[in-house]
Amino acid sequence: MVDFSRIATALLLLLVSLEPMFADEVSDTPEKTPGDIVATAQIHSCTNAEDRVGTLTMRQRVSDEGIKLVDVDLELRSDSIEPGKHAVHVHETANCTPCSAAKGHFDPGPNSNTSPDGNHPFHMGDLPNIVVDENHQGRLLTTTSRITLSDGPLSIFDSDGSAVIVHVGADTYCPEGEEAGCAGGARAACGVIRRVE
Ligand SMILES: [Cu+2]
Repeated sequence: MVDFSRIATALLLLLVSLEPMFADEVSDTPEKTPGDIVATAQIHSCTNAEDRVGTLTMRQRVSDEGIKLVDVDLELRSDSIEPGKHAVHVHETANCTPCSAAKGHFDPGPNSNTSPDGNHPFHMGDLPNIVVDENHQGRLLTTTSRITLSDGPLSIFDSDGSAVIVHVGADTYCPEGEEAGCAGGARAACGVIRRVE
């Protein structure tokens, strides 16, 4: 005889295990393997701080040549993020209230010029665009050696920290030089980047 209660329990467990990774409450603490340094940001809309639009996870590892590489995983899902390409950058200050408080693009070099459209795409915090689909979802997986999560001259955890900004428009990487909006224009979303201890 078929035991329906056991089947029901099994189905329930399956459904629980299939809980999408973008459930309303995304895990705030990504797994950390020994030696890696991990950072995360909860990203909120610039027009409505209550609207949580996605999550950034960064993981620093050391390459075979001893180079510090940061794997970037940015996931967005919100009706407030329009389909299309959006510029993504590390900005110079850990403050998203309001989004303009994140200031310019992270660029700690000796000739630091953090103006978003000027000196772009030479900033250390510049990242590739994220592509958001018709369902207002997108994921950017990339690796950068321009920044570090550990201490040092390229650390995004300098005295005032850093934030990630997703812009309303696409980043053209300013091939014609300084041009208003070439680095993505207005700010759509922002998240303060925190190291996972
Ligand atoms: Cu930016």
